[in-house]
Amino acid sequence: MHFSLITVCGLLTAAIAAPAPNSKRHVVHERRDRLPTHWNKNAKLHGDSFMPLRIALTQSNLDRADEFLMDVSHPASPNYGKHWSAKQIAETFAPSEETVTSITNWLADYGITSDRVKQSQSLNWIHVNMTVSEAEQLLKTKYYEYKYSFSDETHVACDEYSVPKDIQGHVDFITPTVHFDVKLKNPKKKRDLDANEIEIAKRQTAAAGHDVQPGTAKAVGNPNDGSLPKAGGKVPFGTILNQLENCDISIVPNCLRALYLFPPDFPANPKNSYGIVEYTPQAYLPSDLDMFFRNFSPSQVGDRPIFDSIDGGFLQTDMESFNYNGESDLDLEYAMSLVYPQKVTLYQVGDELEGASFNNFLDAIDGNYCTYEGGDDPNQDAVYPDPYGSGPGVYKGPENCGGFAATKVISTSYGYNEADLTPFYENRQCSEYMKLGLQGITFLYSSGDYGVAGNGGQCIDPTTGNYTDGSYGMFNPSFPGTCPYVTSVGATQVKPGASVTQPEEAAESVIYSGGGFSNVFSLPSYQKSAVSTYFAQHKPSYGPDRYNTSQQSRGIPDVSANGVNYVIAIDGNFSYVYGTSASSPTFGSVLTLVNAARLDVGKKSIGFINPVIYQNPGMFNDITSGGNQGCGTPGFTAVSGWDPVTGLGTPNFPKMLKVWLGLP
Ligand SMILES: *[C@@H]1O[C@H](CO)[C@@H](O)[C@H](O)[C@H]1NC(C)=O
Ligand SMILES: *[C@@H]1O[C@H](CO)[C@@H](O)[C@H](O)[C@H]1NC(C)=O
Ligand SMILES: *[C@@H]1O[C@H](CO)[C@@H](O)[C@H](O)[C@H]1NC(C)=O
Ligand SMILES: CC(=O)N[C@H]1CO[C@H](CO)[C@@H](O)[C@@H]1O
Repeated sequence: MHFSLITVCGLLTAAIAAPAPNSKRHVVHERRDRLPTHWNKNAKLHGDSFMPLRIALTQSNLDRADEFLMDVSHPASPNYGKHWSAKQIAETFAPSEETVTSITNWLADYGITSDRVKQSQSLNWIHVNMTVSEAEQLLKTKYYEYKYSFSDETHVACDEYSVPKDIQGHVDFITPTVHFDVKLKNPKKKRDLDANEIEIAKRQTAAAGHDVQPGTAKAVGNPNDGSLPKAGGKVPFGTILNQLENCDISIVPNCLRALYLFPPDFPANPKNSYGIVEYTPQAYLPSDLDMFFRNFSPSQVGDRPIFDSIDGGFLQTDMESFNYNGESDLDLEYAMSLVYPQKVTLYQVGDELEGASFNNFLDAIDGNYCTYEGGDDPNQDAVYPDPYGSGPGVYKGPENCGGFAATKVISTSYGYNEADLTPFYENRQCSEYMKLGLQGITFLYSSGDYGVAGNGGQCIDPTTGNYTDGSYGMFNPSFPGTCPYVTSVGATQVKPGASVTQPEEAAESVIYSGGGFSNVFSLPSYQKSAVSTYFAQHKPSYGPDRYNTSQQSRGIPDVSANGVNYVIAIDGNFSYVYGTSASSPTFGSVLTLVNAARLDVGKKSIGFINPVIYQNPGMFNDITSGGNQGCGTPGFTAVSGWDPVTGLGTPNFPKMLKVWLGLP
């Protein structure tokens, strides 16, 4: 009905105005409803002034991305394990020749000759310098200058723009138009900071996250980031001596080996690699690694990770406390000892003031991502060289764009609330995980520590959309876990009083395993059967005021591993730590051993694992008790089969090895 009404209107207009054929008629491509706060419309731009117009071309074959990824990742596919090269990916998704020709013909119709038109090296963009009046005719719009209320900064934009109907499918978006992705320069920080000011800036980082607003993408790693692990008390003397008898109160590496049945000193393969990502100011202390190794892996004393510094990433020592060393100490102490003698690569991302986001890391391991869909968002992602002055800990080099090799498994123990970021931002990043999955890389993200609530316990007010204090509101799942092309890892615990041979339960001490259903990403094919079985047999009683009840959206987590009572060496003491922050590096360690075994017999890395794991739920210890309370509710409950608390369950290494060695 709606559709036919539009058609009738279109015909009527055509009959009256008549000149252009329907396909050439302009249709609105993007429109902004309101100005961002503090921006005001100023003067109309002069028609003769020049501006650089950039047209982002639609990629080809993106609609087939899922099919391509399943082709190399589904256990039943004859092409299982035949991962793509970066070149093959660039060529497959490059805009088609038809797209490029349609755009150049359109420009020619408006008198813009091909000698003025350039295609970017990445093939994704058309660049043209044109006058404002040329652009206004081309896009049926008017350009204005906009002024910022609190500085003299200006920005060129329009309220909406149109393109001919027949080329709309070839245009992703055009700049400058409706977007306000302006990086505001703080006038106070334009010049270099003196030593005193740098100290103040560092203390601000310590206290409140300075310019990096909580909830912005580059705030990961900040000491108040809710995805960091949670500190417990000091470890009572003696409990770590009788290791295996105390796994219900003190998790040490041997407990994890006993729970998931994997051996120490599994032979390393020279082609294998395992990466852990950390965001400055989070940093490990070498003395903590040695303290841990002395007790739990004596041959590793003095062992350090392979160090990849991205965007000025370094091991800061200005601040030392759990909030600065807990995450990195935890991740590296466990990952390094569990995969030993395999080496671990540490990707340390971002400098001390500007920080970094997951996008900054992805840019470093895939240079093509730097410009994909307009590149990073300067309001969310870190910009380098660091705009905030100079001095120690401030990186003035160029942003890293490519040049860093991706390891076969990459574990990240940081995360956002899905509701922190826009669907556009999340879809762009999610496509990148898909492309890296095609190349045989496994991405693991922790699912969060607040059950159905978001980082720090935040839930969403169903009327205003604002975050609540966590006592009520809609559930708040975590991203990137909800991206269907990563593997989301939840947390379990040994039942109090139980031994390592007894079944674990969902984590309910200090933390609750992050889990739930996406509001952005739809249900992936590999998860359909598991999720529909869950709803058929255990439908939760909550309504749409609590979570996305469509039964058609991506569920998390996919898997889980112990995340409670880990003993770590931290700032010179042994203390307890809790979180899916622990679960993800542990799960990644198990996968790294599977990769070693496959590489040993000449097979490829396991790559994107989700299609295999949902086809082989038997290689997990199904977790069937415990829940993930939050938002003033008991949350979901762990049940037999997949559930939005512990996913498919915890690893059983011998069974995993059998499945993956049985695949080509
Ligand atoms: C547009 O003008 C700038 C500055 O003069 C120049 O660097 C750039 O190469 C031009 N771009 C195109 C596509 O001609
Ligand atoms: C929601 O948050 C916005 C921005 O923080 C605030 O201005 C507004 O008052 C809040 N609305 C309610 C109903 O609390
Ligand atoms: C539920 O999820 C689907 C996709 O996963 C999405 O399209 C839909 O908007 C979501 N519903 C709500 C109410 O957020
Ligand atoms: C409370 C406690 O035992 N703190 C110790 C932590 O480690 C430092 C350095 O090893 C000791 O000096 C503290 O006594």
